[in-house]
Amino acid sequence: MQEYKLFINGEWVNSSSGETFDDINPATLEVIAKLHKATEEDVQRAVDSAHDAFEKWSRTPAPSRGKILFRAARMLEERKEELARLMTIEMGKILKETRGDVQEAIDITYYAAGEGRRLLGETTPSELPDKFSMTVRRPIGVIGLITPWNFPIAIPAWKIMPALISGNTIVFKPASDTPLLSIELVKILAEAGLPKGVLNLVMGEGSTVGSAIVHNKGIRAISFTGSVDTGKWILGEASRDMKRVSLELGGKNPVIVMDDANLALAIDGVLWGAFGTTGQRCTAASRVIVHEKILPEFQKRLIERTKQLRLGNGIDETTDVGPVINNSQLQKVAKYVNIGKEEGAKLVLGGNIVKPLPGYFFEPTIFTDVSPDMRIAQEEIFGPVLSLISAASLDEAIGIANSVIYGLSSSIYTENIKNSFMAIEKIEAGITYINAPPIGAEIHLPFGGVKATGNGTREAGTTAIEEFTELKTVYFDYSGKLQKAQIDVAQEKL
Ligand code: UN1
Repeated sequence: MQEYKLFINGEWVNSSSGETFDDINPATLEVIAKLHKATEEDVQRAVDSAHDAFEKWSRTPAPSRGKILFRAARMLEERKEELARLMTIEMGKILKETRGDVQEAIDITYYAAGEGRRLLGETTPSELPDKFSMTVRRPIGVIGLITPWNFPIAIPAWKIMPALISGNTIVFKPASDTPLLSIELVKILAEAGLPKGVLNLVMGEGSTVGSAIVHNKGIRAISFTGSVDTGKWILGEASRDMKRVSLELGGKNPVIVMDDANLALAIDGVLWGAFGTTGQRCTAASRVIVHEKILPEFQKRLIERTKQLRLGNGIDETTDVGPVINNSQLQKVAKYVNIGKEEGAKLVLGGNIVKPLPGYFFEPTIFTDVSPDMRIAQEEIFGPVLSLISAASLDEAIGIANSVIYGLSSSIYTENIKNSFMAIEKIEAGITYINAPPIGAEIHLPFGGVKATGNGTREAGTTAIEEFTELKTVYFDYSGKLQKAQIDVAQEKL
């Protein structure tokens, strides 16, 4: 059995406890690897090594840092298929999607590499003569990154690449369910020339390793993608040391289907949005709010199409929907189906754990007659469960869309321009798609949400650099005399 160690100060090292944990294929329940479980002491070693590496790395010209990232991007590209297959085995989602996940990592790596020749600040005139003013971007320091299992390489890359190009050093904890892709990513970056200590990898549970990162005084900022509860906890704990915190938390993403929508297009979109990645995206379509006039027709056609989805091992190219990640997710999905039934929603498709298969499979599930305040319409399920909600008008649909604590992604299907712009204006979300499902964000645009989905951070795009840099404002006075802003200017007779 392959055993993987921690990566600290440029070397693969044993965990100080000597303990390991299992990496399981969710489609077959086979143990595919053993991982070293880090301790608080290991996290401290990782932080120390990131500290030691910071001075040199932060003073390396950003275009030179970019060269390493360009090399890494090319290596990721060369190994795309192999990495996608490994991801399907470890995480369960189908090959088409794991290829997309790796592609997203490639894209952000190239994008961040190019940022090495930008990292733009601004200049603006001073109010005083013989004085120059500008902003420059500075790295923050040692950053703690904690990532989820649903995008095993894309989300780590979203965080690691912008953090590196900005000159930070890193202590990184991938999700315990999917560390293998992170291990490969770290290997690639090391091979591409990343100096030792710049990126350190520790593995293990959130409650121990994640907590040690959040509480470590040597870490200046935390970037976390995961659940709202953990995000809130991190924000509270990190505030004691005034760490900067970026949070990308859950979603309960609505798709509004208006009576003037192209129905075939809307059904394609909902199917992909709800059951792609087995519903395990924070951008997944989990509520479809359908205009009452077309609801019966929409519902009938959606159910027919959903029935045709093939459930199975994602490594088989004919599979449409893979397993869920682990047993606790499987039980959580089953629990929500029961809650839905008890609340009086009508289960019209699926609803069961698939028994004869060896893995963690759950049937694509649709509820109708869902009222907006039911728990299945309010809480993030993170599985293949879709709720259909009826609305009599666009205003009502938008009201329902906004009636949850979350605000990540959203979408509207309509052929009417006015409806589209009303949705853009009124839906409370970080992302709104018109005539497309709520999943599939592109890496050069900001990604993030409002309300309980986050704390205002937008990842990727130009905002990725904002997440990982401090702005320094510089005033350069070359007058050779004391000049007083506000005071001297106010006394001047213009
Ligand atoms: C997530 O589910 O945490 O937009 C991120 C998307 C992907 C990223 C999802 N590019 O669906």
